[in-house]
Amino acid sequence: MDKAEFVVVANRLPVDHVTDPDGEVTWGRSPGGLVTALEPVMRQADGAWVGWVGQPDLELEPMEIDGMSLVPVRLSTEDVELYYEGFSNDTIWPLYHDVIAEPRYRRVWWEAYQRVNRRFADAAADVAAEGAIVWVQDYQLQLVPQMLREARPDLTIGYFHHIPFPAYGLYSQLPWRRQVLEGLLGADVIGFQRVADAGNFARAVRRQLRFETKASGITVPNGDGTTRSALAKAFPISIDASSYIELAQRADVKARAAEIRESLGNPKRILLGVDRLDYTKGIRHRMKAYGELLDDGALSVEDVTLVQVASPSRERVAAYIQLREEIELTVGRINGDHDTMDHTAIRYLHQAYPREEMVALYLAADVMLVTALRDGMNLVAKEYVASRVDNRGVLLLSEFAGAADELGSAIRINPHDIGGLKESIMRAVTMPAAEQGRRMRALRRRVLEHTVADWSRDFLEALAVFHDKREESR
Ligand code: GDG
Repeated sequence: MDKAEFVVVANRLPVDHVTDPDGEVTWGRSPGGLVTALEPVMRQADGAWVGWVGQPDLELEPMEIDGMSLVPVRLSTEDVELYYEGFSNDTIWPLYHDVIAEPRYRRVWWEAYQRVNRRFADAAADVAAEGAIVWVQDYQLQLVPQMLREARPDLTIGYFHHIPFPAYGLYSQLPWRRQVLEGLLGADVIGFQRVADAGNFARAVRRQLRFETKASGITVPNGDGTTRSALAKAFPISIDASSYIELAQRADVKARAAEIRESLGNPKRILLGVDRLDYTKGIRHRMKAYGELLDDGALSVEDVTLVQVASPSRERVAAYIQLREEIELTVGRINGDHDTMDHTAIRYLHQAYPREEMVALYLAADVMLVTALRDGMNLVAKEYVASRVDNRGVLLLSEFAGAADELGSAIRINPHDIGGLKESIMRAVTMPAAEQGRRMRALRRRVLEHTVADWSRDFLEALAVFHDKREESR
């Protein structure tokens, strides 16, 4: 395989299983926001994408899909259990989301995390051309920047952190807090969702490593008496807004939205939640508030229905198994108390849907509930806004989601405040069309003027400064 001038390293490759008409299983591109944003860069720069295909124990050769070179990294069943489900999703994920669930610190998980990060770093080092730009994605790969820097000082390395970076008081619980910071500091540019995340990171670096930080700059010692500088800064991620607008304008999608409303018994208002089934998303909090409004008689199931899509996620991790049980118990109780033969309180869907169906749901929803207890960004909020080409609909948005920094015209909520959440839901279901329009137009302006393409361009421009400096000094 040819060497690449631009390399993306992510836990997952952007591919899914496809079964041919003759029954043969191959791989096809899975269209996520990140691939869409990076595709132009990948094509232009002979890009390669290093990642796992999502199934254990598969040894695959590098492949070309739609002009992208994909470099599969093999994970064994044990790696998946220890590195992915263990350290990534049962240590880092809960710790970085403010300990909503209790993080578990296991030394065997940490060993596996180091081992697997090394494998990703080796694969990236193998495929990267001299002086290439490498962009590492997310919390599963925090050690890769330093590993790469040591193996390949010629590379320019970026890292983007999709989830929150916690306050120092929490971060300092991590038994390997120094190693993780050093791992990240192998990058030239370390990107975060919010200004606050970048601030938390800089503080952890000052407290733990005693490195100097100034505005977004960090002075990193090279170990030989010299130093280099790194940039730690907010680059809020976004969506491919035009693809949502296109779907929202399609006749079949609009017809489907009408059909959804019809099949729910034509309620006056549809409330919608769309989340991976994850304890960070505040699904129980929104159900509690909604259930109490039904109990109080402030809402009735003839008038209002809550549709909750909870797409299956991390189903082998204990905290997720427990969460699913709690939520399904809650749904059963609320529906049992309030359903009629024709109307349901909560239409709960533990399923994943195609994008067309998601946009039809966004179009059908009068109120979108984003009640995350902690969330790096929350793209669902932005997708809802982009889809509302009619400038109607109300977004309730948790202040603990990164999106709250940008979407000031949403109704801001604190999901822990159930009383306040109930008031906000009532305000949303009774909001006059004119106010909906005013707010939605302002929200749409922001989402349309800052798309995922702007996000990747801004990040790569910051990285290019380091690349150019390195080229000059060669
Ligand atoms: C992490 C951070 C950050 C969900 N169900 C279905 C489906 N989805 C899609 C949504 C959205 C995406 O999944 C979820 O993105 P979020 O941003 O809401 O949340 P996380 O999965 O937790 O993502 C987050 C993000 O990374 C990006 O940096 O914003 O804070 O936690 O696009 O639409 N899509 C389809 N069917 C489903 O059933 N097609």
